Amino acid sequence: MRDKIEIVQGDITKVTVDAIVNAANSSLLGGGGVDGAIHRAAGPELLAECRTLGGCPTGEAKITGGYRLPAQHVIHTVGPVWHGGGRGEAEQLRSCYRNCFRLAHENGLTSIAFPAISTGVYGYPKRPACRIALEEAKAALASCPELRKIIFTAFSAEDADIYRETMQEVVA
Ligand code: AR6
Repeated sequence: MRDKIEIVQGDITKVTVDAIVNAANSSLLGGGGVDGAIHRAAGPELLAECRTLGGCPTGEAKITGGYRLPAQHVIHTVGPVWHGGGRGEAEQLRSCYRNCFRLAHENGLTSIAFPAISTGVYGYPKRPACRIALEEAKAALASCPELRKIIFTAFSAEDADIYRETMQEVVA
């Protein structure tokens, strides 16, 4: 199982996989952070397709083409804004990962790359967010044999260390 999970430090827009995940907002019409980077790299056709989707509630996900990205698809998900942990943030974040894996499965995708959803502007603490990401990756690999590769992109060396440490604890 461990050989199917990879931690990569760097820019998710450069990763060649069937789908990269975007940490979007509920408008799906772009923003800062990884969302801005993905829209810049994919080109205006991505925004045009996103306009047809009618937004996306927190915890859910929608799929589009990847346009000028090396990835064939973008799965847009909306993470929770961190309010201290008492407003269902953990379940919402878990739901983001589950819905991304569900869409990957429904679309016959075998490789997927994630950013650390909600851990930037939305303020979710990195370690617990990382644990949820890895727990859901483990569950997806157990139930989807066609899933070949799950990549977690860490934007900083510090974030990559958090993924590696958490991986020791979560994934056998
Ligand atoms: N590649 C990989 N990871 C990145 C990149 C990149 N190019 N750029 C940033 N990160 P954030 P959120 C990391 O703020 O917290 C947007 O405006 C970053 O270091 O992008 O879910 C949306 O439109 C952090 O670890 O997303 C929403 O309004 C992680 O990606 C809001 O921000 C997520 O940070 C969503 O906030």
